[in-house]
Amino acid sequence: MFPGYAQDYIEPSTAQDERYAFIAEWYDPQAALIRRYQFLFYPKDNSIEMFDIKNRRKFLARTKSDTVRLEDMFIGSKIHVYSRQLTFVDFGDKFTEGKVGMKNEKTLAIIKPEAIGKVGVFFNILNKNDIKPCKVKMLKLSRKKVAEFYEEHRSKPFFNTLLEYMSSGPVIAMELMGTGVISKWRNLLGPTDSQKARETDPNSIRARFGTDTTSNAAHGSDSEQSANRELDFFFPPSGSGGFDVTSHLTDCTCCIIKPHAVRNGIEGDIIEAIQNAGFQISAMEMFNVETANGEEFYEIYKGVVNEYPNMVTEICSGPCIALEITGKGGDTTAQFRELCGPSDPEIARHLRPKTLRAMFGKDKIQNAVHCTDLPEDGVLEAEYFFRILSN
Ligand code: IDP
Ligand code: MG
Repeated sequence: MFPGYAQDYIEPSTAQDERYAFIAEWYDPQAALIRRYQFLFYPKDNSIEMFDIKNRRKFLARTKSDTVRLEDMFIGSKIHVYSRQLTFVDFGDKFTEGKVGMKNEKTLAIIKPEAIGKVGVFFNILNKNDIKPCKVKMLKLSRKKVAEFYEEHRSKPFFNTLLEYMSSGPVIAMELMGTGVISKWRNLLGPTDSQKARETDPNSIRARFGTDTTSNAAHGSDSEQSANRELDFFFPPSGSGGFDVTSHLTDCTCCIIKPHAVRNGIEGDIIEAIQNAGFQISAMEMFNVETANGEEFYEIYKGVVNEYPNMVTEICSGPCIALEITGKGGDTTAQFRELCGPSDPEIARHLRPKTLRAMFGKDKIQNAVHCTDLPEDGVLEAEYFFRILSN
């Protein structure tokens, strides 16, 4: 090698403008058809560009975007571009598949009945370990459903105990994504027997939150094949899967953890604060809200609150987590509003520093949580998410 070579040499891949390509779909309600685009993302200046595949023409000239992030782009993810909710259905080239595909490994996690009171901690564990929850749903398993899910254990002596336990209360199913997430999540769980876990793996999830061999806090798929089957079981490509819902839709209020909070990984802290304040979470689901639904949900603020258009933009800007809150006796909506605090986080930090908005909000729009305003709307708002939008 001759002097100067190292300095002069430019790595070919960094010399080029790095580009990621995806195939994205958008449902055009006007034409009632699905449009397909080649979607390009350039990390260098965070810009995007789109081509209409069918009409073979440019749809969006290369434009900088403040909101899109490469980490939000994976098969099945949804992003918002100019009020359109795009769904990524495939990789657009081998480079993208190679670079992004690795990080796209998926697994199924279940938070089992005795551990759902710790769901906030679970979200924090996921965030700390670079694991992304892409789908989240609280549901109730019938004995029949448990038997179907644990088919492989039908002949085991503990099968009946397992049926009893898994159908004893609500569970939370999650689709998790990340590099090597199948084994990574199994390692975080620790040994099947919680007692043994406390001896050999005291920091593991089962050691911390499990009781014994049956009641062991959480589940994780054991292979790629199991992950595919189990994800299809809980999150079927179409339909609801026929699970029992957990929402009460009576004496309840509605809380939405806003997309900015989910994006910044503080949903675990918010949920912990809600649970520590003594509220029950009786339903939970992650949603990607479409513009028309965001407008409908916030309809009562239209023309009343100046922030209305920005509130709609925020709630549609990425995945949010809807919660049905119950459980303190009396007027749950009013009590929960107390915990949330003034809608402007700046004011909240001055007047009510212990409230959710004061602790987790950024500004009037990105104020961490939406909560129901009027007692009579608690049920209506919970119904909007858990009956109308939930599939
Ligand atoms: P895993 O959940 O660690 O993959 P599996 O052997 O697949 O463990 O068992 C499925 C579930 O059945 C366990 O998570 C646990 O709830 C229950 N289970 C497994 N082995 C026993 C046992 O020996 N006695 C009682 N329950 C068991
Ligand atoms: Mg297993």
